[in-house]
Amino acid sequence: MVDPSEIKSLIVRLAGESGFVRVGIAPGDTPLGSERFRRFLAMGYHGKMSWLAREPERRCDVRGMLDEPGDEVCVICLAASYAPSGDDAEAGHIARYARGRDYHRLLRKRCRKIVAELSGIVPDLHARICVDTAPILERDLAAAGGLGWIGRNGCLIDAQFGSYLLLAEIVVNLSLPADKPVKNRCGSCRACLEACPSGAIQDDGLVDSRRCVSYLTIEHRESIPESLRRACGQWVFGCDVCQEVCPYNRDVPAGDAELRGPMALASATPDEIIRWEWADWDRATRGSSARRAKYEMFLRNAAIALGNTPDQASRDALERLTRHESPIVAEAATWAIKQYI
Ligand code: B12
Repeated sequence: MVDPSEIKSLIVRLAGESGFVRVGIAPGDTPLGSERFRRFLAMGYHGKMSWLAREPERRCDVRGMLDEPGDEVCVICLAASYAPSGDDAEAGHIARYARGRDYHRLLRKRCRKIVAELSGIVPDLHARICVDTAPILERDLAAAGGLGWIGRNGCLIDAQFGSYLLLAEIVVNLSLPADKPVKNRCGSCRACLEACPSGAIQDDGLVDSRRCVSYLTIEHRESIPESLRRACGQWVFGCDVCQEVCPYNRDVPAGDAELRGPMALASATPDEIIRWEWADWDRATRGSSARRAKYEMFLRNAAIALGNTPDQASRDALERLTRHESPIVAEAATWAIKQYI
């Protein structure tokens, strides 16, 4: 049996070589935010993401994640940075995490490499890789593994790399030396809470998804409530406002080039997007996590963005959209035209 601290040193080296900026170990019996999570669900903050409310106790315990867990389970917590630099720091219409290559695939591939190397020295290794897809609370795990603290905006923040971080975990049947959580360093700063355009960030540290522009533009498949359309501003996919104003995101080192992109999608304007055919959406979002928002949602969101800053040059294209076969798109375009008066 290889010494657990040797295994951990190998993990730290492999994580660094794979482009992760932070790595830590969370014990398998880490109590995950069950009280906070239950409150989130009880308040209805998950909106229409009913999958979040399914088997909530599973999300709070990683021990059932392995097929043959044995007695020992711990979690290798990893963070990769997509912090912008230079031109890609510009505001834009697409949230920064989706301006580069799809992180689900990219980080999973990197985790697979780590697992393959580990299997070489731990022959009976059982591992499960999670990048957004497994029913677990990734931020809570990352905080337990000492990767950073959960900020007032709900995001995991690291003092050096900020919060433009994407998380991945590898649940393994090993008992490795665990890391300690770090101190919360938000202090009395309320910049995110005050800047959030829709008041989605609650005083108790939870985010009400139903108001969150990220949710409205990515997850909400129906018409966006009129009262929240102004708040969507110029965002067509996701929203970065609560991260843009965070002091910990000032002067952070540039993130991973593949995650940062930028792909052509990053510079698409609402005026261009409302003119897209399905094939244009398909081409622009290929290989990007922005594909989670379907074609009609891109049209709906771009129409709302134009309604928020009416531009005569877009008027004809918007008029055409008012006759779109999707009632959600047609309604958003009709609303946008009304804002021109
Ligand atoms: C559903 C989801 C969303 C939803 C709901 C967000 C939400 N706040 O719950 C929507 C669509 C709105 C969304 C938006 C975004 N998301 Co999202 N999302 C998820 C997903 C799939 C599940 C999150 C979840 O379980 N929510 C339920 C709530 C209750 O859990 P939670 O947000 O993790 O909150 C816990 C902690 O905040 C904790 N907590 C709060 N304060 C404190 C204090 C202490 C001391 C402790 C111990 C705990 C604690 O309590 C909560 C319950 O445990 C995760 C991946 C995953 N499986 O975890 C990604 C994830 C959270 N999202 C991510 C990202 C990047 C985003 C966006 C930045 C994207 C964007 N630019 O548009 C925004 C940020 C919005 C925000 N401020 O939260 C990253 C976050 C990385 C990071 N640095 O934190 C994740 C981890 C994906 C990943 N693999 O990297 N997301």
